[in-house]
Amino acid sequence: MTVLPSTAPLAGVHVLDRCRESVRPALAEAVGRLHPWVGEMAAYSFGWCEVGGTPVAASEGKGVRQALAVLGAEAVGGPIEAGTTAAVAVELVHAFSLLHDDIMDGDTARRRRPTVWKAYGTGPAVLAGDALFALAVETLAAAPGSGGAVRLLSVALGDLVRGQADDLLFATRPWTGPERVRPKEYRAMAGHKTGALLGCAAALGAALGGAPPATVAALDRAGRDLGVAFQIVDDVLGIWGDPAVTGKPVHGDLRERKKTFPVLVALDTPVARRLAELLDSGEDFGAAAALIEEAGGRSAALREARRRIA
Ligand code: GRG
Repeated sequence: MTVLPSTAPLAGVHVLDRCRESVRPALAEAVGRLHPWVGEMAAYSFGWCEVGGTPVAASEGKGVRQALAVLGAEAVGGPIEAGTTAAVAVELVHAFSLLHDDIMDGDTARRRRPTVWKAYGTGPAVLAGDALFALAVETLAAAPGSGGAVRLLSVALGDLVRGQADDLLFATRPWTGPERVRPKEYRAMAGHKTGALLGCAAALGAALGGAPPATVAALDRAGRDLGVAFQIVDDVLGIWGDPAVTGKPVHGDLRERKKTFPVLVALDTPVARRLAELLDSGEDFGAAAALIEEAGGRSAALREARRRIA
């Protein structure tokens, strides 16, 4: 395994790049403590390595959660180490959740390369995910005064499981009729699956930075709301994003019967029946996407989400 050196400049860069650059050495140090094989899978998932001498298209991920952790600590005037430790912990949990999520969904591509389970096998990928989870808890628990922080992370982990369970169950429910998934249920699912870790990131940075509980709780709430918005954009990208940019498989969410935000919006319009037929037949997801687009024109929220990512 080769850990690629950083090449990005440190000044005048986007905030996500700045935070990623500042966190990478501590993250690499933590990953370097893993079993070498497990560490290689972790480094592969972070986009740092070559596998068996073959270069992989390296894409590190946006680093939204680690940036929130760094910014949470900065916002309360905490020391740099507070933000870094929180960032490493949340990024490890994020990577762990992606590894396991890709196995559950059978997704074969992420960050513009084969998923870890596709490259290394399912068993090894489960193990690598477990190792990242354990490393996150160890990292946080080792920080000075981290009792409250460990609790914050534990609550977020429980919420992640809750959101993932709902997401998986939603896929088994019909598109239309009384058993259909309601927007309120989607909101709760996204708040857990995605919002919990974004909220936890900002809250952990602030907590380790010495902020009072009310500040920590406020950042947690704000991050959770941001996470729901983030999930909606992720859903939009899952249907109309450029796979070369997003690294997501074409129409993967539709194929997996995911009850994503654009689909739920479209199912609340007169095209619902035709859309349900198209999605159930699984023959033409392009036509389904076009129908969702047509119906989505009626939703201000969806129009705005698409305008912002255009
Ligand atoms: C916590 C014990 C425990 C289990 C986890 C697998 C699982 C249960 C939850 C899945 C959570 C999950 C994968 C949510 C998806 C959130 C999401 C929008 C991921 C994509 O995030 P980006 O766009 O990815 O920030 P990058 O690649 O940029 O890092």
